[in-house]
Amino acid sequence: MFISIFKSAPKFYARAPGRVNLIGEHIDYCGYAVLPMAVEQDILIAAEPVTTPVIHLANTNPLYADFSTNANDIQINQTKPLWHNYFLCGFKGIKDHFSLDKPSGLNCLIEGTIPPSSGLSSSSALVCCAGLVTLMANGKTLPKVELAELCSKSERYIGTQGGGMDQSICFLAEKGTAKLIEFNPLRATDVKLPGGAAFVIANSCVEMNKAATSHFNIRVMECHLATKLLAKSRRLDWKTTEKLQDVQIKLKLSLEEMLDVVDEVFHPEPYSIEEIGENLGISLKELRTEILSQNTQVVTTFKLYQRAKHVYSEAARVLKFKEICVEAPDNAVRLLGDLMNESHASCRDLYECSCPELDQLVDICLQSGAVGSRLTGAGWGGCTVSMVPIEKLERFLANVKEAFYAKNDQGLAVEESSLFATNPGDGARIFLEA
Ligand code: ADP
Ligand code: NG1
Repeated sequence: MFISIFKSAPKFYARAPGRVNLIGEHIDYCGYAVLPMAVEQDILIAAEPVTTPVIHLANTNPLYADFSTNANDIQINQTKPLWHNYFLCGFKGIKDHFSLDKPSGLNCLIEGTIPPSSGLSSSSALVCCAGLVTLMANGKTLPKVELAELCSKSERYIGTQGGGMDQSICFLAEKGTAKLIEFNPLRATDVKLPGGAAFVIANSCVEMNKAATSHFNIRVMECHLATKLLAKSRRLDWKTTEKLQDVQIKLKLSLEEMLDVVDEVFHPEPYSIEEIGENLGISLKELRTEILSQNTQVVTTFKLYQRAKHVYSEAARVLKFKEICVEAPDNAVRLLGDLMNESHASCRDLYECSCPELDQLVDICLQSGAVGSRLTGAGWGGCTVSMVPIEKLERFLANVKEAFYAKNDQGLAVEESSLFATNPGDGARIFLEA
């Protein structure tokens, strides 16, 4: 296909995987560690550097229209996040990092097998793959950790204020192991999952594009505002305290103690912007211009108690999950399953990032033999991840197929991409022609 479109052969290929987050949702942008693994579904790019300063993009999926632009004039459209904008995020990240005045032009054919907008990180796989192609085409190299940090920043050009989980696991993943990803400084530690259980992904088939909606950025802002109010209430310098983790570090408290602080400081009712301004001792104008982001300007109330409760409790669950994997007690599978269930309840009730279809799918997975089941990724649609004892796997898959997919109102067909067991896959890399 590349040859028929570009009339020449690709010079190299880049591959970047999607990921499933086992536990630790919506806490990476608060500074806390997460526990994902790469999946085998990926973005693959066949690439050819060209001497003209033009980027030509084609896609094997006709849903994604061809695109070309001047390599020296990268415009990323946040209001209409069409697919090529994700490629341009990766391209711009590398171009700016190396201050490339004349970046190489590119012919690229892209193919993807990660279900889009389903919480398996198709967008970051595309951004990271594009970053890798641009790096290679311009004869540059970077350590994986730096590439991951650079691509985390670059994806924000699309407008979502995400953390670094997706890009980090995309580059730092290794076959056969999940990873504890910690930030500041970024590092990845192997987490050996217990034998005897499979991790199964099931797609609710509700798509949610983060860049085209404001749910995601509103949650990021709620955590940011909760940070400011907590810091102010404990007489910290709130203006320089940015993340919920910063409050914990400055107060030198455990995560459990932070949960008590949240109970003392916040009321469960939503906070109006007026109340937030009063608490911080700043005017509404200052709040709007100095703190609120572009797509939270019109939001009038923010839930601070619930969001902070979720973040500190979820951060503690990640650490417990990792400890159980390390200590590997006889009942490890049951304990890990309990943590996954608590995580889903917190996402649903406190963080409000689930949806009826995801809750129904989680219930069906638990009734079908999973010991733990939860939404994975940003939520509001997308996939669940369930932990299933190996001996129950076959029955589990048949039950979920029957109870969710066959009976779904839309009569969804179960494709391989909707329900599948997965193993920890490898990270992003370049393949050269032999
Ligand atoms: P995710 O949770 O999968 O990261 P997002 O909503 O953040 O979901 O991003 C999904 C977007 O990524 C799609 O709307 C599309 O623009 C882009 N994308 C995903 N897969 C592909 C692909 N195979 N080819 C081109 N673009 C893709
Ligand atoms: P997905 O599942 O790709 O939409 C998003 C963020 C992550 C993280 C999760 C929630 C981006 C690129 N990804 O992931 O950083 O915050 O939501 O845990 O913004």
